[in-house]
Amino acid sequence: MPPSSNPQNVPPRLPAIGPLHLHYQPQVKIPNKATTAFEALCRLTDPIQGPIPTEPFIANSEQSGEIVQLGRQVLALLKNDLPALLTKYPTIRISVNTSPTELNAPDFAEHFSTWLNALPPNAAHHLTLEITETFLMQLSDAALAHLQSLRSLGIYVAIDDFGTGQSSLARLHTLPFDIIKLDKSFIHQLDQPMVHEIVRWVIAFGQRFGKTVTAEGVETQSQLDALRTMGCDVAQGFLLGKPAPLAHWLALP
Ligand code: G
Ligand code: MN
Repeated sequence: MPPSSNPQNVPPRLPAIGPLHLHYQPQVKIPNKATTAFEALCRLTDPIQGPIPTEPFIANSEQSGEIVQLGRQVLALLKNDLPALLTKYPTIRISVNTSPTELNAPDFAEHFSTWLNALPPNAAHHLTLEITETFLMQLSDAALAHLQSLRSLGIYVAIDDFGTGQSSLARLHTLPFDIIKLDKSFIHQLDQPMVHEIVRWVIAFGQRFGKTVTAEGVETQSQLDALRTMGCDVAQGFLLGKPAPLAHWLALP
């Protein structure tokens, strides 16, 4: 996108790698609460103003195209953290949010393979790319083929914020994915009978087709209990663990 002539619309510049850091939020298997994955979430800190809210910053970076650089900084940080994480949690996956602009960048495949090749052996089996539903539905054939090739290496694809985008049921069964991340808005309204039934349907659908269903935004014990009763596989949310720096997860007994 060309830079805006309106200074009010100028997105914030991407900070140098210093203030950008990663937090990790656990995803646990619902039956035994074992940690099965961590979602890597980028966090930004301004040296003077302190923490910068992530969501508007990412939306702005997506608009300006700087999201590509941001995504690469996230991968660079993850490369440093991965060996320690896998030593402490040898069976986990780390999931990374991937933006449409990033996946469409002409050199994405090349950059990603160079990054992957510099990781410990078998790293592909410890990675998940999270892609929002709307984007996954609109993937170009080239991006789709690329995702397929990453899956053939062992990388999982998760549909992020499932249920809030533009899913076409006709298209869903043709797409390459392993995990459905049910959006937190459903989990927060589980006490409503119709929402409850939608969640039950998504879980049954996932199980029928061998997909893992992860519930996002689990905040209360009663939400977790309801999800367990419905046979949901994995939960993520403040009840199970808030996003925290690597050192926090490495220090746990
Ligand atoms: O779009 P995506 O699902 O990747 O968003 C993850 C964001 O959701 C993170 O910024 C994280 O802080 C936030 N989040 C994680 N767990 C919870 C939760 O239990 N409740 C709410 N409201 N937000 C959460
Ligand atoms: Mn996500």
